[in-house]
Amino acid sequence: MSSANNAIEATTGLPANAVITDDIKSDIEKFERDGFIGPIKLYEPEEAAEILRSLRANNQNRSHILYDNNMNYDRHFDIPELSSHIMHPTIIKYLKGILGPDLLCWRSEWFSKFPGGRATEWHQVRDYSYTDGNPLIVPSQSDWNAYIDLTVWTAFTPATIKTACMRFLPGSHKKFYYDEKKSVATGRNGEYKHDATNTGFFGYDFSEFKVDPDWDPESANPVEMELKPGECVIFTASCAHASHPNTTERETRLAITSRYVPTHVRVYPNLNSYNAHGETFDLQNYAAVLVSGEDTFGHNKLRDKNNREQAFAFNKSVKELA
Ligand SMILES: O=C(O)CCC(=O)C(=O)O
Repeated sequence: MSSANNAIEATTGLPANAVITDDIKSDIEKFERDGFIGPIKLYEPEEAAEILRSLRANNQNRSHILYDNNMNYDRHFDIPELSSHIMHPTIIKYLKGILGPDLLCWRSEWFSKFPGGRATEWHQVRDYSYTDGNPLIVPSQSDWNAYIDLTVWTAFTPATIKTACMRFLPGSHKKFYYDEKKSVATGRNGEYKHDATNTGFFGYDFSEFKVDPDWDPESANPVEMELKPGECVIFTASCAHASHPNTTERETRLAITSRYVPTHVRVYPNLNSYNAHGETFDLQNYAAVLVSGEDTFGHNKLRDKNNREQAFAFNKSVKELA
C-alpha cells in the first residue's frame, strides 16, 4: 500500500478479556491484519427479505421515533426488527472476540443509496468529532490504540459494485490518514442538504481532514466488499472505508449499520445534544443498550426497552416482533 508520509502511526490491540472461540479464531486474525471481516452471514435470504419488507413499511411510521430528523439514526428504538437485529447472536460472538464481553450498542444508522446516488467518499473515524468538533465516544480504560468502536454494516438488499457496496483499505486502521481534529470549511455550519449530492460525505468534504492532502486512497489497493442480503461486514471505523456510487437504474441499496463499544467507553460525554450532518440530536431520551455482559462502569445511561416498551432481545422471526 502506498502510504501518506505524514500519516499518524497507531498500534492496535485486542483487550486481554477478548472472547475468541475456535470457530472465529482465523477471522479475528484477519480482522487484526485488515481492520475488517466479511462477508458474515446473519440471515437466510428469505429472512432478510422479510426484514426488508418490514423495515420499508416501518420506516414510514414516525410515531415512536427517537429523533425525527432526516438522518434516521437510532431506529432500533422504534422499529422492532432493529431492536432485535442489534442483539443478533452472531454479531455479538464476533464483537466479544474483538472488544471483550461487556458491550453497548451506542448507535444505529440507516444507509439507503438510491439509483444514481453518488459514492460515499473515503473516510476514517475515531471519536466522531468530525461531526461538530466534540468527541462522541471516549475510552476510559484503554488508550486509543485498543479497539474501541466496531461497526456492523448489514445488507438487506444486494450490495454489489453497481448498487454501492462498501470498500476498505486493508491495514489502514494502523495509521491515521485523516485527522478529525482539523478545522474544516464544509459541513459543520449546518448548510448540509440531505440528498448527499452536494458533497461526498453527507454534507462534509472528508478530504479536508486528510493528514497529507496529496494522499490518494485509490492507490492503496481497495478491497470491494460485495454482500448478499442478510450478510454483514464488521469493521473498525478507523479502517479507511468508502462505498461505490449506485449506478443502477432502479435498485436501491439498503444497509443498516449498528455501532458498538465496550462498556468502559463514555458515549456522548457531557453532552445534552450534538450536531451532525446538518441535524441536531437531542439526547434527553437517548441511552445506550447493553447487548452483552455487564456494565460495571456506570458511565452511560442504559435502556433495556425500546420506545414501544418492548425489551431489547433477539427474535429470530419477524412475526414474533409484531
Ligand atoms: O453505506 C455507506 O455508503 C457508507 C457507510 C459508512 O460509511 C459507515 O457505515 O460508516
